[in-house]
Amino acid sequence: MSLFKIVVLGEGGVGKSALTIQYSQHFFVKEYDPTIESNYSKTVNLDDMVTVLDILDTAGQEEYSVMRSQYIRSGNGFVLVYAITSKDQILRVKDSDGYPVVICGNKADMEDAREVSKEDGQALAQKLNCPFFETSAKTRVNVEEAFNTLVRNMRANMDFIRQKEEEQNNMLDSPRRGKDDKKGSKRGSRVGVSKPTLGGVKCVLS
Ligand SMILES: Nc1nc2c(ncn2[C@@H]2O[C@H](COP(=O)(O)OP(=O)(O)OP(=O)(O)O)[C@@H](O)[C@H]2O)c(=O)[nH]1
Ligand SMILES: [Mg+2]
Repeated sequence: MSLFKIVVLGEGGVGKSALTIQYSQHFFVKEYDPTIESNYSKTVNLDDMVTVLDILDTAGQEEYSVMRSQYIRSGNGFVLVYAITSKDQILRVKDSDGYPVVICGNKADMEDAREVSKEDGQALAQKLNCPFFETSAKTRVNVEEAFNTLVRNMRANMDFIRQKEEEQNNMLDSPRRGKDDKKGSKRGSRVGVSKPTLGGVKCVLS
């Protein structure tokens, strides 16, 4: 049985929490309650294999953005979310290269308010070499498909993911610290920053 950490990223209000909760708990959260940081656990039995997912639902609001790189560092795979109803958000969901990623154009049920075409979403996904889904946390359309695709891609890249984790842990354990680090702080935001490339990632595109 394997365990993977998934980090859900995207602007405030695009539906990260709604998607995560729809996927892990099968209901739609109608209210908007901005997230600071939430963790969800889900055990999936997919393709006759059991995998435990630790899903980190991050804050999209700008005031919490300082935590973002820390969150990204902890992830094995990523769900990048934008809302099809908000054009400027697609432009910002681009800060990923490396590790298995899926892109979700969320709120697909709100066709009347669409500002981002499906083609633009697909073009972004192609550029990042990631699978792409238009999802709806409300109607559950493509929610399972998006997460399951990510799980399959994390499994396919298990060696890469574990190797990166090991590298990060080794860097955390390394005694190399700045001279001002009197208390032996591990320099949270600066350790383990290695930027993997998509080149090393096997990607199943649907
Ligand atoms: N119609 C519709 N509404 C959605 C969908 N996903 C989310 N919403 C609504 O959009 C609002 C914001 O959703 P959240 O999931 O809280 O957004 P978030 O991305 O987690 O926002 P932050 O936590 O601030 O980063 C809520 O009122 C949700 O009910 C969707 O697929 N369709
Ligand atoms: Mg949220």
